[in-house]
Parts: sequence; C-alpha cells; structure tokens
Amino acid sequence: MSQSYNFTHAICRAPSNSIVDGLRAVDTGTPDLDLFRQHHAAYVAALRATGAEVTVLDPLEAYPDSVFVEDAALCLPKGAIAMRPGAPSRLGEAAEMVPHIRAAYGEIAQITGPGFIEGGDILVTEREILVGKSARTDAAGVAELRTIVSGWGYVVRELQTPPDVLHFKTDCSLLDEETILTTRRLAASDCFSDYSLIFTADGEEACANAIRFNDSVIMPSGFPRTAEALDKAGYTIVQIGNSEAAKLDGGMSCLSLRFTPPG
Ligand code: CIR
Repeated sequence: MSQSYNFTHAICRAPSNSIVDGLRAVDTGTPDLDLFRQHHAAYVAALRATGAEVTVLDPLEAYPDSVFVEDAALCLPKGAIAMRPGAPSRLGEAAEMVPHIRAAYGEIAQITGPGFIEGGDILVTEREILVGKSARTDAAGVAELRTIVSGWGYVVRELQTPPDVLHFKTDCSLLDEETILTTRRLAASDCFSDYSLIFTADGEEACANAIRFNDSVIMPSGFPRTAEALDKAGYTIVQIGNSEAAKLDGGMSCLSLRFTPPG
C-alpha cells in the first residue's frame, strides 16, 4: 500500500470569520464566507467518503489563513513536524497545530529556526521529499527539515518554486507512486525528470494543486480539460468548488493534513 497517498486520517480547520483578511498576492475580491464554508464542507465530505477519519478543528479568528492547515505541519509515516511559516501573520499557526499532531503521533519534531518552511512547499512522493524554496521557505528551513527527517530515513531534494508562484505545490500534485500532475512552467526546471507527468491544460494551471487521497483525486472544479485528461488516465476525480479559497491563493492540498498515525 502506498504511503504517499493512502491515509487513514486528516485534520482540517473550519474557516474563521477573519478569513476575509487572509493573505493574497493579488486582490480579486473578498471571499464569500458562506460559500467558503459550503466548499469546505464538500471538501471534508470528499475526504470522509474515502473512509478516512477527518477531524475538523475550531476556527481560529486570530489567524485569518489558518484554514490552510497544510502550511503549519508536515505529517510523514515516521513522524510529524511543526513547520515555521515564513509569512509573519501565519507564524503562530504552527504552535496552534502542535497539540493536534502530538495527539496523533505522541512525540513530534519542530522547526525552530532561524529558517522558515511551509508545508505547501513540500511534496512527499513514495521515494523522496521534494521541497521548493519560495518566498515562504528558505534554505535554512529546508536544511533543518533535512536534519530531522534524514534521521527517519527520508531523502530531501531541494528545488526552487518558480518566481511569483506562492508554493511549490501551487503548481504540482502527486497522483500515484510514479505520476505527478504539474504545470509546464514548473516542469520546465526538470525537477520531475524521474517521474511520469500529466500537464495541466493550457489556461488551467490553477488546478495543479490537487490531492491524491486514497482512491480519489480531489481537484478544484472548473478545469474541464485537465479533469478529462485525469479521467482518461484512469483516476477517480472528485471536483470541489474552490472559488473562495482561490481568492486567497489556496487550493486542495492546503486545506488538510493527511496522514496515517504510526503504530
Ligand atoms: C497564504 O498566502 O499563506 C494563504 N492565503 C494561502 C495558503 C495556501 N497554502 C498552500 O498552498 N499550502
């Protein structure tokens, strides 16, 4: 069974009223909180439909972006690590996540700095952990992660997130042991030369952030040509509305921590 996309558990966090103040690269309008909640509920339902146990944490008003739980922690089969988000307004989200990952894992590790690293920059495949440096993740953050996880037997490969792309996984997703969904601009750096690739359709780059979760590939709705390509390739596609999270540069991976607790 593949450890990189088969999971028994997930942690999500309900969107807070303060989400309207969430970070965004370009202002394309204020997220509609009711619609955000509907999309979030559909997302949680899609995770649960695969048989996983999904915990939905209470909203955190002090952290407008805290619905994007992926950035606060990394959960691996052999251990969990609290991240150190590079966005100052998000730094405290890691400490908020600590008790929840500790409840699942017992002992956990923590990135203590001085570097920064966010979960959105980390793609875990069956054989390695790819980390893209970005405006949120620096070399010192990657180095500290490497020190922690190499003790658990994982290999870290440091890469570069393309300029003006928020996170490494904004532009790619794992589909199975050998296959990655990616934009052409990210793949152009040859970072995936050892993998089979499926490219997002031209003009549909915004759906590169999907997740393989058990038997489902959960992707944002509104990207029909990429959805068709994934369907033809044999994946079971579940499409979820993402218009409101997208206003805050969020997508499918950001909304959950996915893991199988050890033992
Ligand atoms: C941020 O800028 O941090 C949030 N508005 C969006 C975070 C998206 N997270 C992710 O891609 N892992």
